Amino acid sequence: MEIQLWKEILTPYELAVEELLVKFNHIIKEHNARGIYSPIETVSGRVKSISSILEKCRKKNISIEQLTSSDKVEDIAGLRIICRFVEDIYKVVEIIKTRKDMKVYEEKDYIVNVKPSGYRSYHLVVTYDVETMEGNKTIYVEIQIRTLAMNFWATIEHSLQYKYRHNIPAHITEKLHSSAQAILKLDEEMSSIHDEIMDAQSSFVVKANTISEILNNIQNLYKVANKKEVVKIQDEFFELYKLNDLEQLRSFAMQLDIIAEGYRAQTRS
Ligand code: 0O2
Repeated sequence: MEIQLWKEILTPYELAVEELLVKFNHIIKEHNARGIYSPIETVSGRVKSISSILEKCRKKNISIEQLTSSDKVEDIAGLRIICRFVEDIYKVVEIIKTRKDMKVYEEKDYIVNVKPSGYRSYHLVVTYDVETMEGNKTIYVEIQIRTLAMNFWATIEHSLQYKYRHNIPAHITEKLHSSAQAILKLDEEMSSIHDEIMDAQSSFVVKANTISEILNNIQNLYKVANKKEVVKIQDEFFELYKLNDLEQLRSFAMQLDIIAEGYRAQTRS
């Protein structure tokens, strides 16, 4: 097939990956903006290379013509979502299932049903509609959802499969199995301290937001209030900051909000 024709075939898949990357990144952004922990750490995406598509067609014994008209190659468009904790993976699955812009077509839980290789991950194939110059097209997109630890193992194992052309020597396979066990243990250990990490994370975010709110208000007061008053407020803030007491900082921020609102009301009238 000519390169130009491949480009035409792959265009809707590229569009699907680009749009979905924007959407999943926006989920992270929305969580951050609200100071809420995001179950998605990072998201990446790719369209399968032409040589990998040809290889898959050969393996599955399907023609190029059948390629886009069937669901036989579901991972031409692929996304990978990385989470911190195993619990987050299931939250992400729920988020995907409640969305109206994608529909789950297939689901494989390789976390419960670990692959013989030791591979763990959660796979969803979703259908997603894109609008192209040729009209609407429904695209299959494979979404792999894993923890950082699972991803580390899978990436190494994948490169070794590539290097040894799927004939990994026994001593390396053994090491991969034992490291898969270590990764499983690591995920379990992390899950057991999940609540502590969540608490630390959320109080860190609240503190950062409170401080930036205070500094914003002080900066705005400089423009409208008596300078000596503002310097006094600023000194008070520095003293409080040294105490490292979140509750006191929050109540200070609220008082400052009232003062700032008073000035805003004055300038409006
Ligand atoms: P690549 O190079 O990553 O694209 P199918 O996708 O239908 O051919 P299957 O087995 O039904 O095959 O699908 P499955 O199990 O959902 O696996 C699809 C993808 O998951 C693979 O794509 C890999 O990316 C990943 N995967 C599955 N098993 C393993 C494993 O043991 N180790 C690693 N590292 N990754 C795995 P591709 O096309 O095989 O490869």
